[in-house]
Amino acid sequence: MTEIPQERRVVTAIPGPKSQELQARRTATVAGGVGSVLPVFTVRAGGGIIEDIDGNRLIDFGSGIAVTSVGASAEAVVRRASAQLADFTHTCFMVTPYEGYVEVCEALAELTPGDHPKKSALFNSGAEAVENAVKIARAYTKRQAVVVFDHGYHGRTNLTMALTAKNMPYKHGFGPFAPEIYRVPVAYGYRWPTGPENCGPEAAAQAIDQITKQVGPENVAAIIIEPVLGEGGFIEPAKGFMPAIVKFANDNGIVFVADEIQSGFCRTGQWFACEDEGIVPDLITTAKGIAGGLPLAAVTGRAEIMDAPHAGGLGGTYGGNPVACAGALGSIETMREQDLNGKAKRIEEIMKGRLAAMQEKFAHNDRFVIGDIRGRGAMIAIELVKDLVTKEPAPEAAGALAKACHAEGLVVLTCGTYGNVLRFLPPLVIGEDLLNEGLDIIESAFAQV
Ligand code: PLZ
Repeated sequence: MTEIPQERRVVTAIPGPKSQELQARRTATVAGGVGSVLPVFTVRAGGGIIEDIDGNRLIDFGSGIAVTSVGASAEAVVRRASAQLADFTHTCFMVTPYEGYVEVCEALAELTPGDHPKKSALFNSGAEAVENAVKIARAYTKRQAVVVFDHGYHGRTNLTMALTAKNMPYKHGFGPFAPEIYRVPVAYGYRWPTGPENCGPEAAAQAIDQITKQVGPENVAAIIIEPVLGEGGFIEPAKGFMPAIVKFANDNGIVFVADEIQSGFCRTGQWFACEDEGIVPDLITTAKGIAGGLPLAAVTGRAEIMDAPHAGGLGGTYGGNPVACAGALGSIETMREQDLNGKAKRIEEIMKGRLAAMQEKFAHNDRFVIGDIRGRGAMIAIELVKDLVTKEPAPEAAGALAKACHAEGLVVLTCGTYGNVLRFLPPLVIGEDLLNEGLDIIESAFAQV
């Protein structure tokens, strides 16, 4: 394993000449529908650094979209996955099983909220986990309807496209979509007409009213929500919203599913973001951070719900691949040993302090301002608006700021239904020096743009 110096280094234009050459080859052979935020070609990555083929070292505030929370070459992940790779790469758990799969399910039962008996099934991607949560909830309830929320994101497969709110780029031209999906309001405090204080209960009442009047609770198999909405703009549902939805689900025999694919595994400073309001989901979907960069996903939940599908009803060739399971065990070991929940909380403290200072410093900028700073742990975002009164989204500003950061060797991502949110998802193991240097770059991007 290579130790990458934890220092930013920009030695060429970004992207550099070698990356540009590769980008030309890529454009010739890789399908145009697959994009890249920043076309610098990676050769090594670890800690808070991504090193490119031109020898630049970029500070990573993206973690490959909230995946490499333990870093992209964490010692325990590399050690365990390499050992597994040498022993065997695959048998297919549905043909002859192996211990790693069981160990991951044991860890999930222990780490996820609630002390009821739990079971898990493992898959390859987040979208696959969400699809399977729907299958399981339908088998358990013998109902069909699925309720999701405004600004929600759940994947790119056919069923999960239907569950996802935003048309462009996720759904446009790709229909028809799966039926029996219903979308209701979410408690987006910053944009709630009567203000953030009233948002939680009012949004819950609207959502519950719509489900009751338009769908009928007795038809609903599952309600699926991200405890912090990720692609939709790092929206934390206003306090009181999720508990009210959970109560409604419990009262009506509906399976409550927390999609913690982006927010889970220490990202928000807790093992799972739903713990923040003491929520115990019936099912929880996980992926991304679970396995330190190897493709693994899971559905975990109440044993009686998880056991509802008939034997043989769940599976897939690669689901719970042994190398990915070994990676997950290494990732969980790292999270425990290095107290990554504590690290995430410290990242929040530093980031929110610095971003609040920037919000004030650039409050009189005439083209755009920071309307809202939000998120938890190392899942932090700023929402950019043209002015504080109309809150008109400023997506051009988000794009320009991201571009300015990229040019200085800082990887940042945008998100949000209106494309006006700049989001920060550093690896939880990033050093404080790099974190502050990244924030310096964001600050100078504001001054420049
Ligand atoms: N549920 C909450 O955040 C993946 C998508 C990036 P997969 N989010 C990043 C993109 O543009 O494709 C995500 C998520 C939540 C489900 C998913 C889907 O996870 O592993 O990408 O399928």
